[in-house]
Amino acid sequence: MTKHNNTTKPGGNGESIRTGMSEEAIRLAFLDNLFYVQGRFLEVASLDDKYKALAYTVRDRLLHRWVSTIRTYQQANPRTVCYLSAEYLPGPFMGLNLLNMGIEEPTRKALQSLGIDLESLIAYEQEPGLGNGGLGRLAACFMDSLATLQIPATSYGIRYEFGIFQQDIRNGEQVETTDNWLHYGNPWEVRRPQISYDVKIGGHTEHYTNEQGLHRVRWVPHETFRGVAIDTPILGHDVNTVNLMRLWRAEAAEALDFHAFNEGDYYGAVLREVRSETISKVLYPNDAPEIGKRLRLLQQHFFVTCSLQDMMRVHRTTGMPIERFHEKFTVQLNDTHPAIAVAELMRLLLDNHHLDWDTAWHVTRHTFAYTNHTLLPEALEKWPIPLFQSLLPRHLEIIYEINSRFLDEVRQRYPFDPDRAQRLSIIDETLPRHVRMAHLACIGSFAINGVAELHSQLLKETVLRDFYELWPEKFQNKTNGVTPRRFMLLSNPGLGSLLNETLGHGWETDLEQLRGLEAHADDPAFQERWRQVKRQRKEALAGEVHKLCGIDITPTSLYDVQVKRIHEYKRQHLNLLHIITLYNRIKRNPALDIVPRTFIFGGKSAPGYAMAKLIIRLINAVAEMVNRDRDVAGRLKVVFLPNFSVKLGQWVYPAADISQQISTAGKEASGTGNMKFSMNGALTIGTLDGANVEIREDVGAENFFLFGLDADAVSHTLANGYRPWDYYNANQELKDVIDLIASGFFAHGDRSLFQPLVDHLLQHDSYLLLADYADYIACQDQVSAAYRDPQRWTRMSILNVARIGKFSSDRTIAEYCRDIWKVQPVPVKLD
Ligand code: NBX
Repeated sequence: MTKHNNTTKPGGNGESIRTGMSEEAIRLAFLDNLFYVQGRFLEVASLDDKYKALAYTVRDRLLHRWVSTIRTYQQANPRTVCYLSAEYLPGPFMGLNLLNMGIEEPTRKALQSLGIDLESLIAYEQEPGLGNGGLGRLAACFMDSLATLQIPATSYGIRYEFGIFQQDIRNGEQVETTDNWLHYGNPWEVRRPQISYDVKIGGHTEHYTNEQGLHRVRWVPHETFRGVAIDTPILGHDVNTVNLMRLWRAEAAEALDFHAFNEGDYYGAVLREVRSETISKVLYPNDAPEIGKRLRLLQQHFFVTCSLQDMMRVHRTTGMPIERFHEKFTVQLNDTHPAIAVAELMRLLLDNHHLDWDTAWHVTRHTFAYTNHTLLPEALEKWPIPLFQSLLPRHLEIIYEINSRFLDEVRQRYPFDPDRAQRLSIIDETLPRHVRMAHLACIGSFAINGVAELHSQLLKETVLRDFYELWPEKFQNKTNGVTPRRFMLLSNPGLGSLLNETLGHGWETDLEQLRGLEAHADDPAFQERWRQVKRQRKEALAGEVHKLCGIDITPTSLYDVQVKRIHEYKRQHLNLLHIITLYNRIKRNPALDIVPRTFIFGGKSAPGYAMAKLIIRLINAVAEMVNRDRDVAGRLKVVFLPNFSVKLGQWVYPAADISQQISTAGKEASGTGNMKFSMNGALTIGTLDGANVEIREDVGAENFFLFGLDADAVSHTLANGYRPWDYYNANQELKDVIDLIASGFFAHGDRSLFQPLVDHLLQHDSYLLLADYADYIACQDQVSAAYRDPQRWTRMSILNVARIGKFSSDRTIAEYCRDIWKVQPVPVKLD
């Protein structure tokens, strides 16, 4: 048996084993946690035991920094950012925490001395899939940058018991199974039973006059639940700042309803508890709103009220009067999912703190800022009035009052334009009546922003145009960014080392320093090392693909990758049209000399989105036919990676040669995968959409493969009676591809399977695949030509990384701090 060391005994050089950073301290702490937390010794410990012992070892060191952070914040009483988001996709914590704390190497050695491989523990971790896609991942990148920039910030959300479903592919189809991420426990979180708040729902309101003759409102709820805080420490890079991600878990107001219990209704009492827990049970897996889903509105209200009550608790400890709430806190609304906060803060200020309307409204309008993430009008959230009324009667009253005062203002501003008030109203009066959450968010916020230049511009011209005309000064752009710590340093260590060697340290937190690479772009020796790094990540991905799909892919082929949620507007099926085009070319001319390619797809479809699911089927059907066809062997391979996640992304982004960002122009708000690829030296083939526009501007048009209609041309084409048939008839290759799909070739002769997809393309094609097809194919041919010239390709790849600095989320967060939040860094010293 391993000799065990006492907890209180310091490590070799006098360090505490709870906080020490040396190899020896870490080794002792690991064994201590294995013994006293897991109740195991090394010889019998499972992988799970070892993973947890290490996680607790890291967590001790996080909590040490967290305590120092809290002390610092209590003393300085700084203005604090609160990020409200229904979704977070932080990815696995172990690797990043080790990296940010700078103890990767001593930890690796400490474990090695015990015969344990650090990578196996890192690989074992299951990530919290508490989000759908870009919006949730953006929130996680922002947490990383806020802590790294030493900004006092808390990220509030929901601790879903089941995150995004696990995607299996069976017979080429997406099959959803539940994600039980908490099954083996979560060592990174700390439950805080003392930090909990009441959440009321349903019932009615009572208006009365108090002893002083003042009008007051009482909300008499039908039910009351509780939200309990569960905290996860978020460490910045190379600093001591630890901010919190505080997620709320729903519980019964009392563990058991003792009254009912005494009446003999034991069963009923337990059931009530079960029902309250359903509020935080599961993430809605749709990256579009679930209109009219009662539980979804409940979730939104639940996490918003807990978060605002928590801010008010903290605010009380500062001794500041409630009228100055907005000076202490600035609250960012991540899309409209938390927009109910506007009405909820008003309710708390009016009904609990008894502020008058004007004072409460002043505080509210100076507290919130709203980020919009979509231009698709059908994706704007709205709630049916009867549902709203039945769950949140007091909020609806407050919304009506906000709206009535607002519309008075609008009518005064535009006396001869009665339609404008209707268009701006929070209430959509077309039957059945709805509450428009984006309008509530715009009216209740002091700043409104889009997530890329083009998106912010289109917001002002289309979905929020009336608001822009009313308050142009509220509108801003904040182009998205991603964290280079997770997406470069951690997932591409070979690139990290090469950059450190070439540029020295510093680029990790000041990404513009990558510009220094430009000087090496044509250096043959440097180019060769650059290619080696890429080659090594391609081999690593090949290993994962083999494990996950049983398919062998060739690292010398061009890896052509599209990973993102499956959506018609993202046009994974346009990618397919290209693959089938190449397939047909080879079938027609078996001797054809083409650049061998491996096409890699990954992404989930909303469970109820039939067309997206059909696209997944078609990807897998094409993969099946292509991969077994000897005529194309060695030249074409198609892979669908099941269950795409942050963790899988860390294998994929560094290995890609080409990144597909091919949405219909004007539809993708920003995209963030585009940035992750480019940061790792992939070249982009893309449309002028979202952040692609700015990426191309920065990396240089000559280092970017552009194709397709721009946003203006898309609107014009659709407005002028677009006829996809004309494109089909005019292009023989396109016709062949569509006909082949329609023939049942990819469905064992079944002509009906993909018919809905073919019909939609030929009759409507709302996302203009056929209009963009020819240009896309020509552009892909240029990609192949460029790839044949390794010097040219490598130069382009290096220049992409050299010029990608702007797309660090550090830059994005610095802009939010400067232009919206008005907050300053508060450095933390370790106690
Ligand atoms: O937000 C995404 C956009 O589509 C991307 O263009 C953008 O880069 C990213 C970050 O700004 N939107 C997104 O991921 N939305 C959702 O996941 C979503 C989830 C639930 C819902 C609506 C949208 N009800």
